[in-house]
Amino acid sequence: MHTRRPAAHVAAFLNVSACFPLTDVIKLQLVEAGLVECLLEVVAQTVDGEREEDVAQLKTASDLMVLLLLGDESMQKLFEGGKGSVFQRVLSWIPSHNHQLQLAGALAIANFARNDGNCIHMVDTGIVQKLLELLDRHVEEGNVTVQHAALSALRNLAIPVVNKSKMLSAGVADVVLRFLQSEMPPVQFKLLGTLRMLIDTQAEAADQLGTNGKLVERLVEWCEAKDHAGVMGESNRLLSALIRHSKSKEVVRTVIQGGGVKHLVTMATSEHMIMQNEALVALGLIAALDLASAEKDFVGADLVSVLHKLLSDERSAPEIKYNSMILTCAVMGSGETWSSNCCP
Ligand SMILES: *[C@@H]1O[C@H](CO)[C@@H](O)[C@H](O)[C@H]1NC(C)=O
Ligand SMILES: CC(=O)N[C@H]1CO[C@H](CO)[C@@H](O)[C@@H]1O
Repeated sequence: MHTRRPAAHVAAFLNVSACFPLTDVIKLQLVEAGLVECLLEVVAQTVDGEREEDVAQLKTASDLMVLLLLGDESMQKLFEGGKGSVFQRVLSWIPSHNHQLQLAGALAIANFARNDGNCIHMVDTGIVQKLLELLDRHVEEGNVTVQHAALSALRNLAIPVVNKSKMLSAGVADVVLRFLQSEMPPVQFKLLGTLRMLIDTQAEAADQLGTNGKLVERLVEWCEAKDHAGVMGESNRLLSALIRHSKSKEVVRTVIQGGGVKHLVTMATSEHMIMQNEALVALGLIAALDLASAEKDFVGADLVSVLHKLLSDERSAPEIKYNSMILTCAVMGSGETWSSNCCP
């Protein structure tokens, strides 16, 4: 399901692509014509320079490098199975002392991480440690653009199932959590996405994060971030994912105590079916695992009328109706013998 992922655009902050509208074909041609070697040469010559034109050239050359990686074919050609000299050079930018190179290096990794094969190779050859060290250097008073780029790279790398546990044991979740207090929505958004990718199918990690009261509290706060739809959506999705992947009563308790139930009820009315479903499954687990504690919040958020709406709306997909029925059943089914028959 997750084989393709969005390219990490420099444009998120710098709006460079507006200046260079390169098509994928042109990107490939530029790569084949050897532009990359020239760019690397410019970088090498200007990296220690302090003159204004050195700084400007370094920025242009490294931004252009990232742009070339936005093309699927040019990216794969430069990756060369992870042995390519370009890939190796870009890797060396990450531990450098130049913020611009760190930024370009992290964005480049995010772009190389657009398919499972590349991600698996990069994780196996130690890229995670390099990114964590980079983030570590940018925790407080750090450069927000670099934070955003490094988190984008980690998020993409965390998508292949085989590498999640490896990234978790490398301590990615702990480092990412150090940015929980960030006030920058782009950083918040990538932080949420990285955690959500990491805990997908990882019950133990979901349990650990889902019982982290500080995290859940922040998620609930972000579920109300109406000015930042992306952060709000990701926050809802992570809240639901913590419950779904842990299936843990402790996590359910933490979410109830943190005031998260009402947000999940609202999420069930999302315009995106995938989010509706994620909400319904999480609410079903809440009802199954701790109905007594959740009851007040279900009533307060008017869950019954949400369910009624989902069940009676002919535009609701069959899957949504089915999960709504299961949830209805779980909410009513306080008698154990009865509910075990009713709720699969
Ligand atoms: C962060 O680093 C980038 C790249 O050097 C630079 O363009 C940007 O101005 C820096 N941002 C801050 C807030 O220092
Ligand atoms: C520990 C872990 O899951 N790492 C894996 C990353 O992916 C490759 C390819 O499947 C495995 O060989 C690693 O063991």
